[in-house]
Amino acid sequence: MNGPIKLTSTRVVDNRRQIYISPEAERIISNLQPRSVDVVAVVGPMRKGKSHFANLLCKRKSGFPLGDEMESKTKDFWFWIGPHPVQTNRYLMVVDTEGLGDYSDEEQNEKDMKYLVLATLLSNHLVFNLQGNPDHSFVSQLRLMGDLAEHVRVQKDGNDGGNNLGNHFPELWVAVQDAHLKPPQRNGRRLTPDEFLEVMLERKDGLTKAIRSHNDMTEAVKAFFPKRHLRLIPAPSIDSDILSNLDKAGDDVLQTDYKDTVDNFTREIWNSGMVKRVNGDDIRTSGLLHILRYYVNAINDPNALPSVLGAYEAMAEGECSRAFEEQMKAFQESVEKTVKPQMPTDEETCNRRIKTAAESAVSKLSADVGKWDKVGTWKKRLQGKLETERLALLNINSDKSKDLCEAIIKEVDQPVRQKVGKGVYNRIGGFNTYVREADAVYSAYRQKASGKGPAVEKVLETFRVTETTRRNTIRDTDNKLVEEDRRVKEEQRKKQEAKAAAERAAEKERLARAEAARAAEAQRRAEAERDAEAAKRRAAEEEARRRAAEAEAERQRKKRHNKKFLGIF
Ligand SMILES: Nc1nc2c(ncn2[C@@H]2O[C@H](COP(=O)(O)OP(=O)(O)OP(=O)(O)O)[C@@H](O)[C@H]2O)c(=O)[nH]1
Ligand SMILES: [Mg+2]
Repeated sequence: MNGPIKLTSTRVVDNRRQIYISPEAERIISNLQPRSVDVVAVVGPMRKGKSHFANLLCKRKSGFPLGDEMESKTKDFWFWIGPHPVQTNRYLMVVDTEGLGDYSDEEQNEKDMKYLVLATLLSNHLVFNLQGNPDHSFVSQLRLMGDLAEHVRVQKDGNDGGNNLGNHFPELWVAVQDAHLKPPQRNGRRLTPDEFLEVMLERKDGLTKAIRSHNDMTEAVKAFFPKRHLRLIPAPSIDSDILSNLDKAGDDVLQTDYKDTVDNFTREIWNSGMVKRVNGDDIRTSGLLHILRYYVNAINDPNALPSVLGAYEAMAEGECSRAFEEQMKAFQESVEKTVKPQMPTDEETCNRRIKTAAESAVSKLSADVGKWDKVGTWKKRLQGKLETERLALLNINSDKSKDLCEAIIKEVDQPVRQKVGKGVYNRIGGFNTYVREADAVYSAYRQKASGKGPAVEKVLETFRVTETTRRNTIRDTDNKLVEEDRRVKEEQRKKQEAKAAAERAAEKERLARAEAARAAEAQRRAEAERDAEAAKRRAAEEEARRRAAEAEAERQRKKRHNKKFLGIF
């Protein structure tokens, strides 16, 4: 983030002052890497240089607004968070607070207490900022710190009475600005500031109300803040103009001892190596947001007391919830990368990939928040959700497999389907062609759909049902055509046979007729021959008779001749 912004705001609701976390602050913190965070809160009376010191803790000159008037400047809580100046992989969060006001004012007192409680619970370094030289009455300014047990508990049920708060409270740094006097000497040696703080916190003898009150307060402060320090910071300058506007003053106009002391002090805090912990556990930026929400809600609730273990539970629950969401997101991302692009695939492979992503998510959740998820509630919740996701993904794979396999079967069957539509197979022998081509459809499908998920066989079976109907229709058509053909051919054969028979009969008849004709002709010829023979015989007989007649005649002639001749003679 660039400069400090408001962490909280307050509104009076139903006559009660309620603290609200700024949405922008929530956004900024929740967008940070989940890293440990060193939280330094600066509290103390108003107008004593808290915001200026808060800026120095962020290595800044300005940012947290300073005021140069008497009126209090900082309202509510402000914060800045960024990379830690000296520790790697860690954030530094500096919280500047509204100044504590007049303790005699009841309402102000209640408000101050709430702010002090929130700052104390939120930080691991609590800088209590004061101004002027510390004297014995000076420690009374820590009075509110002594009342913390009235407002904070360790246990959730609040029955601990504020015991053991010291195990959970931040390291206290009482920073006294403009201190030019030195700590006193004891036993010939000047006390260190820390020793001087202890002296100021010592029990006083006596039973007056003021002494009892001092003793109660100092006992409480010592119990709550076992790690405590006093730091005395000289005035930055003697020039009142510079003092009024320290955010605009260059380093060159500041007193060297001030610069050195502030430099040492800020480094001491940064180098402490401490981070915000709750109930002994380091918390991260994400956890910080959960405890902040918890503490603010508990402080706002008139019937509740913020407790360390309550915050721990809220943090643990919040962290587990965050880790759960993160792992669900990581699982989804992994699924998008390694599972969905491979879909559809066979169920075993798909299942294996999903399980790998799910197991990784579960083991990362355990590594991340296992120590807070003590009974494994979140682990089981994640496993349950992942199981639902697994089944849903298998369904998606199944649907995709079905869609793809249906598309494949449609594609490979298309030529056959078209031919069926055109009636190409409706011919004799069409069935055999169809069977051949349909078989090719099955092989093409098997080849293309191989490994394409659980629907491969189911889609094939569905196809087989319609294909079998189609096949049967084509076979029946083919059979009918064959039958028809056979019938036609039979008819033709019969016709031809009839025709042949008729032809044969006609031929026979013709032959018979021809035979008869031939017989008649023969008869006629025989008769003619006979007639001719008879005629010839008759002619011969005639001839013979003629010749006999002639011979007779000759003879007669001769006889007559002879007679004549003899007659002569
Ligand atoms: N003398 C002196 N003045 C200081 C010091 N630090 C800051 N100032 C000045 O004191 C005035 C108030 O400083 P802030 O940092 O705004 O003090 P604050 O405690 O945040 O004030 P509120 O937010 O109003 O409570 C400014 O004019 C500062 O320049 C210091 O160490 N010594
Ligand atoms: Mg301020």
